[in-house]
Amino acid sequence: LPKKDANVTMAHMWVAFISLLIGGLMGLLQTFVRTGKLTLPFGIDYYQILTVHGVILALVLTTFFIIGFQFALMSKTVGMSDGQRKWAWAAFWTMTIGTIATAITILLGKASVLYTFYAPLAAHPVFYFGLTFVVVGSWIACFVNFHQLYKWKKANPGQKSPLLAFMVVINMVIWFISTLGVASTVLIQFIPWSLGLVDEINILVSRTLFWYFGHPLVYFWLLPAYMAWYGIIPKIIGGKIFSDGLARLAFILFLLFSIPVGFHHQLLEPGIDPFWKYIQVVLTFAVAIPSLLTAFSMFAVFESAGRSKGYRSLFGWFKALPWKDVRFFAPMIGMIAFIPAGAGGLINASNQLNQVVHNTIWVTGHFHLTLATTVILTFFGISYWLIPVLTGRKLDAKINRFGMIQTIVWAFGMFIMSGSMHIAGLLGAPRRSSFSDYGGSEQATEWIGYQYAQAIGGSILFVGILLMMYTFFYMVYAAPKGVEEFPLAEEEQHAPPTPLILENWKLWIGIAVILIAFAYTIPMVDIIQNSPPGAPPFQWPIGRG
Ligand code: HAS
Repeated sequence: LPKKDANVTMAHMWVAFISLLIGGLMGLLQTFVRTGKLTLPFGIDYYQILTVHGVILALVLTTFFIIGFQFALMSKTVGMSDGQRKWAWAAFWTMTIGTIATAITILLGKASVLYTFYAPLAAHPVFYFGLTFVVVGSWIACFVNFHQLYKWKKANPGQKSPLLAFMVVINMVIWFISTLGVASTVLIQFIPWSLGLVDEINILVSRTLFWYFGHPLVYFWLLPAYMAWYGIIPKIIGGKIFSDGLARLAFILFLLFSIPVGFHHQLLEPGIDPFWKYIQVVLTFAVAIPSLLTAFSMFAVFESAGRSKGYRSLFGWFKALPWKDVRFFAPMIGMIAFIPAGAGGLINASNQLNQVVHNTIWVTGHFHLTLATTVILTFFGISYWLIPVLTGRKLDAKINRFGMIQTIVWAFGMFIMSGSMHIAGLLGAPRRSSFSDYGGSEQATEWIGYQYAQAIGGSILFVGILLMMYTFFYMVYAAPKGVEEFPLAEEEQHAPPTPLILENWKLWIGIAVILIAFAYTIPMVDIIQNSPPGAPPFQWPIGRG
């Protein structure tokens, strides 16, 4: 990777890893508070550290890692011009300024509103301005990526674009369309409200706009992991991409189905017509299909790589996998975790079952398996080769050993923590609450053992974070100098040609917009028209007379 491009990605990695340390520490504290054995010192509030934890890990770490990684993929596959690099830096600094502003308000205790910042919880206006900067910065990154692919297409007319560049652009299109929702609620509702220009806010509108963004957000996290699974892992295991066309189809299905599904986070909210909830639940089941295609594809890659090495028996290919190579091992544990994690997602999405699990700590267990295991272990797996590539060092035996231990520690800690969250959730334990025995309630006493298990799991995970941080610093400053491979996989030679229709951007973005309009227009009009008296949807820019 050219040095100047490497620096862009590396800046993003710094923010991501510092976030990991701070956010992880907050997570550890939370699990202790929930046991009832720890009271936070200096009057620090539980919701303050919960907000730091959620914002800094779910929003800051992910966004910086993803945008940095995607810049590296684009630079490697389609190149980055000087002008594009300047804009990439502009994106980075805009996001960083926004992050700092937001972080300050949370640390001062002026924005303990959790990462979903649901109204009527109110934060200091700077919190919302900070978020706006982060989103605007990420939009600059979107347009840099779009321009990179556009320039490449112009220079290579009629050719299919490199797979990873195609995937990055899909992810950024999803991001751009979905952030329009969160930007609207922040700009039209939260900022005027927090500045005191209006004195009321329509909560259902704000939550609906939030989840219009909030669900595609989880695929914005997942798709970079899939990029590594489809486009990098085959190379690491000595195989080939099973089907370029299938990989692109999966990503297109994400573009189509990841947005019009936000209601599955609002199944228990009154004020939304059940018919439209039903439609969005059907679409939610549709968005599981590209993940099932991915599972199929990965098994096919593993099997064909094993068979090409001469393993003949039914499951012989399993032995052919490079189990001792951390670049494979960490993402592979992530993939295995995604089997129960995805099943949990389908449980959440089923209307009747959602009544049981919604707002319980089961949901927290769900996203610690999906995001904090599947996605994060894949990100760690990427870091072990990407950071040496960026810093001009080698992935040596020490990094590999530490990485393997880190992965095992992480998987073990998460198994305990997330497992007990799932069980406690089924026993009714609420999410997002500090310790309470609910007036000595018998049911609450059932949860206590699981809260301890969460603290044990959380402590093991924190050891995992310290190991990762040590390895990060080692990769940046101490690993032997040299040229590390950027593992880009190639396609199977006899693979059928990729249909060109898969690159018809107008068609796919057009269908995505139609689906969004179908799933949201009528319910949104309905929500606004039937708003309770005194809560008109948008009083902006004029306050109530
Ligand atoms: Fe989710 C809540 C439904 C996936 C994250 N989700 C959340 C929240 C987060 C989150 C953060 O319908 C909480 C939000 C909040 O704060 O309130 N989720 C789903 C569904 C899926 C899903 C249907 N979620 C994710 C992913 C996330 C994520 C991915 C982050 C990255 N989720 C929900 C619902 C709620 C929810 C409801 C609201 C709950 C409530 O009431 O509040 C699907 O995308 C899952 C599909 C996945 C699969 C698995 C495919 C398996 C693969 C692995 C193959 C393995 C191999 C290895 C090849 C069908 C691809 C094999 C090797 C061997 C050795 C065996």
